[in-house]
Amino acid sequence: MSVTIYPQRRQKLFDKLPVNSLVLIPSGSEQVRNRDTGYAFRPQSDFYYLTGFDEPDSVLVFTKTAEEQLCHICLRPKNPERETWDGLRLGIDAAPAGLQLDTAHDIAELDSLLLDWLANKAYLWLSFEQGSEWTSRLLPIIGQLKRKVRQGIEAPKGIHDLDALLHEQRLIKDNSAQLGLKQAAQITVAGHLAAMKATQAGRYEYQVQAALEFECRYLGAQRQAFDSIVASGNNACILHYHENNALLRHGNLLLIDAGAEIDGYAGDCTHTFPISGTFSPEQAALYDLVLAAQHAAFAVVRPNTPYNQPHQEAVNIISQGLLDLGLLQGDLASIIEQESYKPFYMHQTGHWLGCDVHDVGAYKQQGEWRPLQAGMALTVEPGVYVAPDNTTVDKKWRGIGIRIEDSVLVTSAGYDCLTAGLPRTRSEIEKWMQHT
Ligand SMILES: [Mn+2]
Repeated sequence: MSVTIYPQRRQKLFDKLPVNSLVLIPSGSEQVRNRDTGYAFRPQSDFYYLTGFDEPDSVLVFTKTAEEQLCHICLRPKNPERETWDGLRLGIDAAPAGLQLDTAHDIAELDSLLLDWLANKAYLWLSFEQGSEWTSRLLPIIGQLKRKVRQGIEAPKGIHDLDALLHEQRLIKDNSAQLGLKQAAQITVAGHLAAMKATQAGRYEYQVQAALEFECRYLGAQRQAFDSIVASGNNACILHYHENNALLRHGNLLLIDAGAEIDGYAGDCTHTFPISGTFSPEQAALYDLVLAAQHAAFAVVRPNTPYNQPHQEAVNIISQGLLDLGLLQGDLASIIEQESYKPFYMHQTGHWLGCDVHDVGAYKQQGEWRPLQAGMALTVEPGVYVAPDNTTVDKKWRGIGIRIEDSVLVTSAGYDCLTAGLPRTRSEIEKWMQHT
């Protein structure tokens, strides 16, 4: 990621702030796993998006007045002993140049600095998603300021949701974000191909997971963007299955939903294929249906399409298909109106994608699904799941779960499929499985 992008992103946020604002954006802290061992630390996406800095216990502060706008960081000071144990720290002296920020301070001084910085600021901005910890810390500081009114100091009059400003900015991907998403998607596809190669009856789901995650890390991903779902047979009907401990069996499908994360951007892709290399007639019928639904959804991805339209297209195709195959009865219009497809298709056809796999940004505006626009990134992921205990359908259909998911970037001409490169038609998949 080019280092010049972070000052540009911060400037863009500054431009949207009213005069006399203070913005507080924490990186988050390490969480204890047990005793002196922590969970792997990943900075909060808002913080990383604006700094590219990945040390815990850092807080980014914007101050904007009529006269000046400044960007400050509070971070951990250098500490040779701790650094011997836990790794190098950037430190206070190197931070302004290293991160292209105006001032840097010891994180231990944050509260007293905030007392200074918040004086005469009318607007205090922070993320309401992570608000309660910070409001309980900030309200006493605001209380101290209020006691200084006779010295002519004004305290903030309101706390405002930063998400409304910053998450709209994150929703439209700048060039660096687009590159990050492309890189994450390419690594993700390579991981899926490695997983296909590693698949054979008699192995366990976790062994396929290991092959996928090995490939992603080998290619530079810092971590997975979310827990990999490697679900064979009936397990594919559990949408967020993550035990990944079942034996792979001949005749079953394997559904893998996984994505790599690199430099703060997430990949997200789902692939479903037969463990032994060939689809049964029922698996084939449902696979073709889901793929047709994905194509119908893709066909409307372009600027000005309402966000929900790809989903509606997928629902139409899936409902008609389930009707044709005899899994649903009645007429199409009432199936859609009464949502009787939902036992087979219970999730949406996608979500925003970015720093977070389920990325930020509003889906509706003034009660209406917002129109897609160039620079937005989303997934297109229809599926069909026939629960193993669904006695309303013939036994031969039960326990089949299929999802096909790609990550796409909306462009002025339509869309770019970022996760292209997997065999997707049945014949492509069967041919591919024979060659490996
Ligand atoms: Mn997804």
